[in-house]
Amino acid sequence: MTQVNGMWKRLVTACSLLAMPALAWAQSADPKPWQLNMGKGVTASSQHAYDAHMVALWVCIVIGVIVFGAMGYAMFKFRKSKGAVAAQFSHNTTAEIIWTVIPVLILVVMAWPATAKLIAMYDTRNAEMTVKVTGYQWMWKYEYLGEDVAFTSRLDRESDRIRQSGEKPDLAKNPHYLLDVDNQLVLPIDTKIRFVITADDVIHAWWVPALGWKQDAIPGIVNEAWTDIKEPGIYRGQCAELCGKDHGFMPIVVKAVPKAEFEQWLASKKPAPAAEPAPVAAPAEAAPADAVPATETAPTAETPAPTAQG
Ligand SMILES: [Cu+2]
Repeated sequence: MTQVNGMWKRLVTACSLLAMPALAWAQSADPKPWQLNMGKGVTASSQHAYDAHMVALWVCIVIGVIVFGAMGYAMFKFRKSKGAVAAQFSHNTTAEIIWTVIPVLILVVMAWPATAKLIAMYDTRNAEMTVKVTGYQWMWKYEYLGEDVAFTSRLDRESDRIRQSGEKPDLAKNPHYLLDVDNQLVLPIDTKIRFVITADDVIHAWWVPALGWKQDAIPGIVNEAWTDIKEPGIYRGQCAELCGKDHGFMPIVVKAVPKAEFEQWLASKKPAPAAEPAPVAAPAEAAPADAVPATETAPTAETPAPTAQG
């Protein structure tokens, strides 16, 4: 008996040790290798998605425990070796009504909050600022509408060098291999930001898991989305639509900063206001005549065109 107890203890310890990193990762904003559960993200939308997912997961767990528990119990309790004789009825109206009505109620209970969350996720009204995102083969362009700030964002040089050199990437040295860009999309926290998303060549999709949504970027169509980031940080994503040979090399990096820091950054990116015309400089000294290059070609002697005779 003590041996069995010891075995159970070891099994429980092993299971909890295995579960610990999974639980820790479940809290992180960016997906991690071997992450088990969906991340909570850092926005209202991602929290909504996480909540809806957890409700559905728990409903599935409870149904699974009840159904498999009842099956196991029935198989053990009413086994043939104990002399059980199977009932011979083929229909039971009461049972059929119950096993139709209960799932319908469960679906309604799940669909009601999920629909409310979906509607909230698509409501881009009352945004404080708008960022236009355009997908290109193979980079992103970001425009802060009305602010006169726009730039492109593409795979960072080092990732690009490693991938083209054929050397094996070392994640210890380059932890953000293929997930870093030259120009990060800087956004303020605690601000409702509207995105208008399109593409210039083929279909791309803008996806940062920590924000809780992904949106197709389609040429000729402007899609919308919004976010309201709660915590400052760096959030990484990728193009999520197979868009050509370099589809895997157009990452997204969002840098969320406090509002004041964002304002400073935005001001630093704005083109300098047109400077007052500078005082007219003194006319440059006339170039000396001998400045003419010595190698100047001699006037070409035009060969007279042969005149047609006769
Ligand atoms: Cu793409």
